[in-house]
Amino acid sequence: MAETLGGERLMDAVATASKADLTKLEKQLLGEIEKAGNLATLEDLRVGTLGKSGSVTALLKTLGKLPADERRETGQAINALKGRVSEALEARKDVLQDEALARRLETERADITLPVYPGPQAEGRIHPLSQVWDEITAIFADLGFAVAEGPDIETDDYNFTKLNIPQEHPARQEHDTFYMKEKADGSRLVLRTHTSPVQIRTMLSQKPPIRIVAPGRVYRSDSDQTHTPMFHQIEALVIDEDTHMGHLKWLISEFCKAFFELDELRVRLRISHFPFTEPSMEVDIGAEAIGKPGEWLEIGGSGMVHPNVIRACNLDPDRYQGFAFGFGIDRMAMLKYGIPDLRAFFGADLRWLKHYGFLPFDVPTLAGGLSS
Ligand code: 2NM
Repeated sequence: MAETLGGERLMDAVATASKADLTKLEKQLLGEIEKAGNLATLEDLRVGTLGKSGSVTALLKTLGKLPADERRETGQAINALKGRVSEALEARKDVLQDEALARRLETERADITLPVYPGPQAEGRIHPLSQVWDEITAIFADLGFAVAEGPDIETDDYNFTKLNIPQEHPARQEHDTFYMKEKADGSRLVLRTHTSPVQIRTMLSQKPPIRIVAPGRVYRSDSDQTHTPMFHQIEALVIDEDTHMGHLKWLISEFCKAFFELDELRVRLRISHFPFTEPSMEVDIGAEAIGKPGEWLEIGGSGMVHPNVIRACNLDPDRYQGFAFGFGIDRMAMLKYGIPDLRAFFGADLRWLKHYGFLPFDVPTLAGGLSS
C-alpha cells in the first residue's frame, strides 16, 4: 500500500520530518482521495492511511524516535495532516454515496402505472368474500369503529349464557351448535354460532364508550342451497350512556348506502325477537340496491342490547345502553356481486374464482369508490 500512498514521500517525510515533505505528502494523499472512483477504492485508501498499518499511522509511530524538542511541533503537524486526510476521506465518501444512490434511483426506477406483467400476479384473484370483508371493515373504520376479533372455539358461557341464552333456552336448539367433547368438569366448548361472543369479550375488557365491529367465521350444523356449516358474519356494537335507536337506524342506513354505493337507499326495521336484544328488529333494505325496485330484502338483525347482557358484562344497565346488529358477509357478497350459489364460495373452483374474484390491486377504499 505504501507504494500507492506516496510511499517515497512518506519515507522522506519520516526521515527528515520536514514540513515541506509533509505538505507534499498531504497533497499527494488528498489528490488520490479526490480521484477515488468508488467506495471500495476509497475504503482501501482509508485503511492504507489511517488504518492500523496505514501510512499516516506509521508516521505518528515515528514520533517516539524524534528528539524531544522536535516531537511537539512535528506531532502537531502530523496530527493536523491526519485530520485533513480524515476530513477529505469523509467528504469523498459523502460524494460517492450520493452518486451511488442517484445511480440506483435512476436504474431501479419503476413505472407503477404500467400494467402488471403476465404471470402469477396477473392470474391471481381475491376471493369475493375477502373483498367484501375488506369493503365492510373499511366503511366501519371510516365511521370510527375498531375491528375486534376473538377465537372460533368459544365457551358455552360467552356464546350463549352471557348473551341472555341460559341453559335449556330454545334458542340453543335453533343455533344448530357444533359441540366439542365434554370436559371432565362437565363444561364444553363450542364452535361459535355467531360473532356476538367477541362483543361480550369486548364489553368485559373495555370501558364504554365502545364502538366495534367483529367480523369472523361462524359455524352452524346446517347445509343446503343457502346454508353452509361455516359462514361469515360481521356484527357491530355501540355502547355509551345515551345511545338510542335513532343512532342505530342512521348507522345501518349510512353503512348500507356506502356498501351498495348508492346515494339513497330505503331502510326498514321490522319487529322481531332475539334473546340478546330488546327490542329486536330485522333489517330490510329497498331491493333497488340490487336493481329490483319495489321489493324489500332482508339483510340482517339488530336491536338494543338487552340489559341482562350488559349486566352479565359487569356494566350498569341503568347507566349504559347501546345497540348491536349483524349481517352475513357471504350473503352481502352474493347480493352486491350477483353471485347465485353460496356453496360455490367454498368450492375452490379456479374457474369460479376467475369469474367472481377481484384483482389484487383493487383494494377497497372509500376514496376509491370501494369496488371500482
Ligand atoms: C344480531 C342481531 C341482533 C348482537 C347482540 C350482541 C351483544 F353482544 F351485544 F349482545 N352482539 N350482537 C346482535 C343483535 C346480533 O345478528 C343478527
